[in-house]
Amino acid sequence: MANPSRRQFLKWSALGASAGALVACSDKPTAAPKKLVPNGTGNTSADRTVWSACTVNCGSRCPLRLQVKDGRVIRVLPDNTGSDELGNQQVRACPRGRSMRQRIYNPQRLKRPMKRKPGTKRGDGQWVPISWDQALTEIADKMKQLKSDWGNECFYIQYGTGVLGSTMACSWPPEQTPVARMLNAFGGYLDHYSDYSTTNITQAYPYFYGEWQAANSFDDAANAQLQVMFGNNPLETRMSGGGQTFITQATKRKSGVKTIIIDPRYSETSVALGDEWVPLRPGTDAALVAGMIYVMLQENLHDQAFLDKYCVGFDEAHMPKGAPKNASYRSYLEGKGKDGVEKTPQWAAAITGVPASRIRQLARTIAGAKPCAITQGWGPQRHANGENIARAIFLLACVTGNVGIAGGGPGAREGGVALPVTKTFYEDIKNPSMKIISVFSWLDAIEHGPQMDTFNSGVGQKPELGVRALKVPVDEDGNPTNTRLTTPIKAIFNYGSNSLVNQTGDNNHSVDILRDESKCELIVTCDIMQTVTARYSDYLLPGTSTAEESDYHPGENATPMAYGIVSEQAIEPLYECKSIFDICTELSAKLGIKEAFTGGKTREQWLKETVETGRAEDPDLPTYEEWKKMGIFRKNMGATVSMEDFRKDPDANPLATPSGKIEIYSQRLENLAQKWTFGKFRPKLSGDVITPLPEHVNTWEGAEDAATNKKYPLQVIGHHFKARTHSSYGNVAWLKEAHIQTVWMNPADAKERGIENGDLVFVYNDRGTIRLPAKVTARIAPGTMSVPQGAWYDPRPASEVKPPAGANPDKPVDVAGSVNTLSSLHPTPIAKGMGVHTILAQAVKA
Ligand SMILES: Nc1nc2c(c(=O)[nH]1)N[C@H]1C(S)=C(S)[C@@H](COP(=O)(O)OP(=O)(O)OC[C@H]3O[C@@H](n4cnc5c(=O)[nH]c(N)nc54)[C@H](O)[C@@H]3O)O[C@H]1N2
Ligand SMILES: Nc1nc2c(c(=O)[nH]1)N[C@H]1C(S)=C(S)[C@@H](COP(=O)(O)OP(=O)(O)OC[C@H]3O[C@@H](n4cnc5c(=O)[nH]c(N)nc54)[C@H](O)[C@@H]3O)O[C@H]1N2
Ligand code: SF4
Ligand SMILES: [Mo]
Repeated sequence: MANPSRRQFLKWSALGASAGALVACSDKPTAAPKKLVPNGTGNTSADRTVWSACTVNCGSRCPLRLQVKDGRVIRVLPDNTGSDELGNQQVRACPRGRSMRQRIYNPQRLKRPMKRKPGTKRGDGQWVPISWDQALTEIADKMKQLKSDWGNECFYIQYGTGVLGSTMACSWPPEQTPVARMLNAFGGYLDHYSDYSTTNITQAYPYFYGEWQAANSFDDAANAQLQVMFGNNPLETRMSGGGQTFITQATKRKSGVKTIIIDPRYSETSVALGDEWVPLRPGTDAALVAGMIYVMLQENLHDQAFLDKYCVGFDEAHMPKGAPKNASYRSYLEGKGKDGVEKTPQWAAAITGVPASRIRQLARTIAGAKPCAITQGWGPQRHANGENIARAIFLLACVTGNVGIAGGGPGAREGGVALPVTKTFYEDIKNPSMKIISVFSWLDAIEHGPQMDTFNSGVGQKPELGVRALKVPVDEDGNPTNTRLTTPIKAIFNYGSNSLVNQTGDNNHSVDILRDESKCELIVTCDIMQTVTARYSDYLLPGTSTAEESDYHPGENATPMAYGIVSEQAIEPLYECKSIFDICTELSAKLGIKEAFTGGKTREQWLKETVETGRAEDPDLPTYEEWKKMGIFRKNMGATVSMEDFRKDPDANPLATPSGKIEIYSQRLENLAQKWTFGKFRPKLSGDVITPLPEHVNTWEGAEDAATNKKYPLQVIGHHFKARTHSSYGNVAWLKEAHIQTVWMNPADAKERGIENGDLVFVYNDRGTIRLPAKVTARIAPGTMSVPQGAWYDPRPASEVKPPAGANPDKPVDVAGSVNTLSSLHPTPIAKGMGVHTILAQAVKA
C-alpha cells in the first residue's frame, strides 16, 4: 500500500479527535497501557527512510520518518524508538505531523518569488512572478533607502513561530533567526519582548516570583493528593505522544490522582483526566480565587506559616515598608481595601457564575489536599488584565502552602528540560539597537512610533538574552524612567509568521492600517504557503519546508525527558523554493554584508558546529553524524520540583524580587501604577489599571460587562484546536474535514436564538462578523462561546455575503471563522500584551 487511504486516515484521526492523540485514553484510565508495538516499517519499496521533524509551534516537537522514492516523500511514519517508560518516551507524532505530506505538496505552496502588482493595494491579491535576483535587488534597495531615511529602528521582525522548532531555519525568538543575524550585520532592528503565548503571565512573574518559574513537571502530580488545572488543556495543546498527552495520562493511571478542571469549556483534558469540571465565566479566575481564599480564611484552612515565612503582602503584619494601611490581600478580602467590598463566595459567584456553595466546597477540597498540584495553562492570562489573573492563580498555590514541594507547585504551567545544545549561529553578531517594544505593539509603532514611550506603551531597553519580560528601567530611587521610540516601523519581515494578519487581533482594522503603504512601506514575507499574511505583503519569497532541509530540533515539554532531533534533508527544494539561510545570504550580498552574515561558513558547517558545541558541554551527546542516523537522542533528567531551594532555605536562596520573597503585594507595581498612562492611542477602558495586589478587575468586554450588555451579551474565547497549530496545517484538507471549524455554544444560548447544532450562524460585534457552523454543546458554560483560533481569515464584501441585521454593515463577513475577526487590539495594562480571549459578541442564525 503506497499511502494510507483517505478513508482510513479519517477513521484514525477521528479516534484522535476524541482521545487527543494516539495514546490510549478514556474517561477512567485504569487499565495498564499496552507495551508499545514498533510503528511499522512502512513502504518497503521506498528508496530510503530519513529522519525529519515537525517544527511548528504546538509546544511539542516530534520526529518523523519520511520515506522517499524517486525524490518524493511517499509516506510519513512516526517515531519507532523509545518506549512507554517516562524518561524514555516514544515521541509519536499527532495527526497533524502525520499529514505532513499534505503540507509539503499542498497546492497553496508558494512556488516562486512574487511582488504585489504595481498600482494595486495590499490585499487586492494581484501578483507578478519575478526572478529571485529582481526580488532581492528591489528589497535591498528599499532597505538601503529606509535605513538612510529613518535609521535601523524602522526595521521590525514580526512575531512568527511557524519554524520555532529548528535551528538554522529558526523563526523564533526573533533574535535567534537568520533574519535577525542579517539585520544585525546591517545595523540592527527594533526588537520585541515576550510572545503571543504568554505576554501577560510573563510580565506577571517578575512582580510575584521575581522571574519565570515553571510548574513542577507533570509526572510529579503522582505525589499529589489532588491536581487542579486552571485553563490548562495539555490533551489538546501538547498532543505529542511523548509530551504531556502521554505524561499526564501515564501519571494519572499510575497514581489515580484526582483531577479538577477549571475551564469555561469541558476540554479534551476534562474528557481524559477530569474527575470534576468547574465551568466559570472567562476572565474571572481572580474572583474565583478570592472567593476561595475568603472561605479558607473563615475556616482557618490556609497555610499561615508559609505566608509568614515566604511571602510579603498577605496580611497587615507582613507589608513592605511604606505601603499604606489596609493594602494587604487579607484586607482586600475583608472589604477594608479601597473598594470596600467583602470577597465572599456570594460575591465571587455573581462574577464567575460558579455557585457559592461550590466555591466553598472547592476551597475546602483544595486546602484539604496535602499536597495539591495547582497549575494554570495560558488561557486564563490571555485576557484583558490577564496579568492579575495569572498572579491570582499563583497566589492560590501560596495560600495553600504548595510552593516548592513535591506534589505541589507554584501555580504555573509546566516547563521543559533541554539538552545543552545552543544556537551558535546567532551568538557572534549582536543587535546594536537596544530599543524594544511589546510583541503586541507593532501596529501602534507603525502608526505612532515616535510618540510611544515606556509609560504610554511599555517601550523598554533590551533585557538579557533569554529574559522575555520587560524590565522597566528605574532611577536611583527605584522610580520608573521613560524611554521613547525614535522612528515608526517602516519595514516588516515575516518569516514563518501568519501574524501580520490572522494571528494578532482585529483582522479588519489591521488590514486598514496595512493597506496604507505610506505608513509601513515594505512588507516581505517568507513562508511555504500562500497565507493570509502573504495576502497583505509586498514581496513573497518561497521558503523550504523542513523536509527540504537538514537541521537540529530541540525537544520540548517532555519532562522528565530531554531530547533533540537531527533531521536530514529528505528531498530537494521544490519549485524555486530556497532555505532562509540561502535567502538571507543572497540578500546580504546585495546589502554588502555577505561575509558578516555567513561568517565564512556554509549552513551545514554551522549546523554541525551547533551540535558539536553541545557535545562539548555534555559528552553523552552523539556526534552530528551519529545523531543524523539515530534521529532522536533522549536523556532522562528526572522529575522537577519548582522552587525547591527557596522553600528549603529562603534566606540562602532569595527570589529576584526586591524583598527576596514572594510578593503578593508588589511595591514596584504600585510605583508603576503612578507613572503608567493609558488612553494615548485608543480610549482608556475599564480594566486598564495596575493594582499592587492580584485583584479581580472588572474589564472591558468582561463577564460583568456581558451581564448588562444588550447588544453583545455573549463572551467569546478562542481555544487552541487540534485541527491546526494556530494557522499552520489550517489548509490541510484531511484535518479540516476531520475537525470542522465551529463555534461552540451552550444549548440554552442556542435555544434562545433558534439555533440548532450544525446550523450556519453569524457571530458579530462592532469589529467584524464571522460565519461558521454552530456546535451546540453542554461542554461550554452558558453565556460563553468558543471559536477555535487559527482559521484562515477570508473576508467577503457585502455584495457577496450580506452581514446580518445589527452587525456592522461596513465590515466584511469572514466566512472562514477566524476568531481574530472579532478580537480587539486593545493591549493589557502592564505587558501591553494580547487579551484576545476577551471578546463580547452576538450570535444569530445565518
Ligand atoms: N485570537 C487568538 N489569537 C491568537 C492566539 C489565541 O489564542 N487566540 N494565540 C496566539 C499564540 S499563543 C501564538 S503562538 C500565535 C501564533 O501565530 P504564528 O506564529 O503566526 O503561527 P502560525 O499561524 O502557525 O503561522 C506560522 C507560519 O509559519 C509558516 N511555516 C510553517 N512551516 C514553515 C517552514 O518550514 N518554512 C517557512 N518559511 N514557513 C513555515 C506557516 O505556513 C504559517 O504561515 O497566535 C496567537 N494568536
Ligand atoms: N493543537 C494545538 N496545540 C497547541 C497550539 C495550537 O494552536 N493547536 N498552540 C500552541 C501554543 S503556541 C500555545 S501558546 C499553547 C496555548 O496553550 P493555552 O494558552 O493554554 O491554550 P488555550 O486553548 O488558549 O487555553 C487553554 C484552556 O483555557 C481555557 N480558558 C480560556 N479562557 C479562560 C479563563 O478565563 N479561565 C480559565 N480557567 N480557562 C480559560 C480554554 O477553554 C482552554 O481549554 O498551545 C500550544 N499547543
Ligand atoms: S503538531 Fe506538534 S504534536 Fe503534532 S506532530 Fe507536530 S510537533 Fe508533534
Ligand atoms: Mo503560543
